[in-house]
Amino acid sequence: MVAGAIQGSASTFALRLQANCGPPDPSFGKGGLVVIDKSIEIAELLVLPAGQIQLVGMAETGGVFLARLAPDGSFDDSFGSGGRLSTPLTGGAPNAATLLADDKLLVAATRFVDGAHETLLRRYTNRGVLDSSFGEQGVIAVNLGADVIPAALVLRDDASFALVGCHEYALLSSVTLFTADGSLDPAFGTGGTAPLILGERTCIHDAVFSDSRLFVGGFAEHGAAQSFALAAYDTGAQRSLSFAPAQASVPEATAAATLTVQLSQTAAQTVTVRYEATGGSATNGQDYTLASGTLAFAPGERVQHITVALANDSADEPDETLIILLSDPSNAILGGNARFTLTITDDDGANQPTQYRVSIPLVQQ
Ligand SMILES: [Ca+2]
Ligand SMILES: [Ca+2]
Repeated sequence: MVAGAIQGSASTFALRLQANCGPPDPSFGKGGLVVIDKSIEIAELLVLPAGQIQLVGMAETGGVFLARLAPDGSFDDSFGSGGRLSTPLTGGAPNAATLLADDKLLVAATRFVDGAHETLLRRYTNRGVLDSSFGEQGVIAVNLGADVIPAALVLRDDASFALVGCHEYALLSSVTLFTADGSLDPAFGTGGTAPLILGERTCIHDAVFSDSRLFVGGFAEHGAAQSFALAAYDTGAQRSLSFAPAQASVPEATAAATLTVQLSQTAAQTVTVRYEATGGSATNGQDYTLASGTLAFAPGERVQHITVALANDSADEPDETLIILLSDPSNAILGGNARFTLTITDDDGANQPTQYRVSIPLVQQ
């Protein structure tokens, strides 16, 4: 996918090429091309998990312009008004954006207030409405440092995110970490922000998370010399969900087994995770009863439980197992122990442990 302005006409295009940058994809728009009758300075082009295309840019008149296209290039009518929306922002424009869970969108925009740049985080729902559960009616004002303009907004798997930027003229850069609800992460830098100084002047252009590390890239100046600059930050472990412990063995005469799911650290927002019995030799509804469901950890909570009801029978049978998997976490990632093995031991008949006497003849030389 590529997008940009069409020179000499007040319009913008989105173009989809076939795989390996082949010719335009005929299944998109008209012959691979979609033309939007507005002149937009594109800041981000994002592809949603289901294939829709999100355009984020500055409209000719300033402010934030958003458009969402269906995978075939038609406007996605469920978003904004007929697939697009335009928000005036005095002296302002979007600089960077990232997609969130549930097709929400987070935009970092800048506006000029009282002679200085102010950065605004704006979170939109999947319908293109400012998300009232984020900041003040969907907007949070952030001070990245004097006149730092956002360059990239990057999301981590546990829904925390980083904003990197560069001072427009002084070429001083900063890295800021946020928790999922848009609060500054106090464990990073000073109150959530760290300056980046490599050489005399540094300007970051992009960033990427790799597990707990954040890589930022741009250029640095040493006198008249300019060089590529790359830095890595340790941003701490991500918040993860695990069974603790990840296995247990219970006699079938036990009424119920209680499993513990633990968050590695508390969150300021609700963390959810699905659980489901997915395998093993025991039969649901016969040897045990467990419907799939969702655990919700309220802000500040670290522990939740899953209760598996067990059935006692009088059948002489082998021990049976049950596997329970965690999946689809929100505001956290799955930890190393996202799979629980429960062994249900039989207590009937000949399967009971039997003692054998074994004698080994000694060989004398
Ligand atoms: Ca029994
Ligand atoms: Ca039995």
